[in-house]
Amino acid sequence: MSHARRLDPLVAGEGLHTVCFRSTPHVMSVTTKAPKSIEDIESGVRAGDRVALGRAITLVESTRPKDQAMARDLLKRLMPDTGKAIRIGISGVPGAGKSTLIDQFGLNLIQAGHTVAVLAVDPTSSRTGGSILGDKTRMGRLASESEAFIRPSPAGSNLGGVTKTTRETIAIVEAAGFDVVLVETVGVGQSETAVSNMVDVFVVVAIPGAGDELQGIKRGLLELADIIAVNKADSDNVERANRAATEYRAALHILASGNTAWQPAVLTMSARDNTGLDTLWEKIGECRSALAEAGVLDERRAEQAATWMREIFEQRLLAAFKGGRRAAREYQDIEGQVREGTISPAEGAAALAELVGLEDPE
Ligand SMILES: Nc1nc2c(ncn2[C@@H]2O[C@H](COP(=O)(O)OP(=O)(O)OP(=O)(O)O)[C@@H](O)[C@H]2O)c(=O)[nH]1
Ligand SMILES: [Mg+2]
Repeated sequence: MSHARRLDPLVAGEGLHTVCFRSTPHVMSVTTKAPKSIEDIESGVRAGDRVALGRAITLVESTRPKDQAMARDLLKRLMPDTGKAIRIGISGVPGAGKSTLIDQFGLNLIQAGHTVAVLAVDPTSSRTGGSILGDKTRMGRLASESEAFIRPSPAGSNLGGVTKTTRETIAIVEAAGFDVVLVETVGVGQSETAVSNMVDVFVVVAIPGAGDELQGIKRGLLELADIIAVNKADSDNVERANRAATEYRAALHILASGNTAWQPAVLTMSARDNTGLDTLWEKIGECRSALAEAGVLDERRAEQAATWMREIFEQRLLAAFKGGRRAAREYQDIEGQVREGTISPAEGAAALAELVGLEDPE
């Protein structure tokens, strides 16, 4: 496709991009034996071996303490090789065309010499019975590419668990050499905030509405957006999409984000027809360059690392409580009293804090 050809690797003329956008030809290798030792998994991941990659991600998804310790060890080893990809969040209301976009965008990127990992944050997957990437048919073409790696959202966990796992999976696919990481999430609930906290550039996929152009997009989502891509600008929808884009520009102007390094961009596209996707890639590159030059990218990543640590600590604190046998009994006991109304939730929390020797906040 001619559109794909035009989608060249970003050439922003700065060192960062030379490093970030180099394709890695080793990403496709496959071995037949599942690696067992942490050393094998590490070297397998570095070599881009699919089986090792799967094993590594299974480790970070596991809730078994032994696996978690192994996952920590693995991440420590891989850490020097992480952080090199461009991390892009893709959000938007259900049905906006996120999966269709990722499928086409991913193919374009691969044609331009990139390797693409696609992850999902979908804490509702356990309830609806299917992850947003579970329906692989909408990413069927990308799924069959050897330079692509698609990982559905881990099922059955809360948002905190999914967030931690996704962050760690990003680190692993980066160490495996993927240079573009796309994280899809539905723009409802809290998951979009979680995803914006783990990516460099946050793209909101919008659709032209009937009359009220800003329908179906929350103000909160708008505030997170670095780029708003109005999708389905095709057939008899083009005019409406242009109007929606104008409305979004006006809305963003009013919101006037506190970010001085980058003013959110609005564009129209058709994921179905593969139009406007090269502009999207250009804007993503411009945004990232602008943030990098202003030092905001480093700030974002530093902030994200700090948030990451805090979340892991909070989860471990809770897990330690529920995991230890005596503590678990006490926890259940206190929880029971709260359920019965014998003590208040605040009293219960205070009793738990005392159990782990936490001092009262001043
Ligand atoms: N006309 C038109 N239809 C599109 C376009 N992109 C996606 N669609 C259609 O919109 C519907 C939803 O597309 P998906 O890609 O599954 O949307 P999604 O945002 O991933 O949806 P969820 O994962 O359910 O939140 C499908 O029927 C697509 O064929 C587009 O550019 N133009
Ligand atoms: Mg989808």
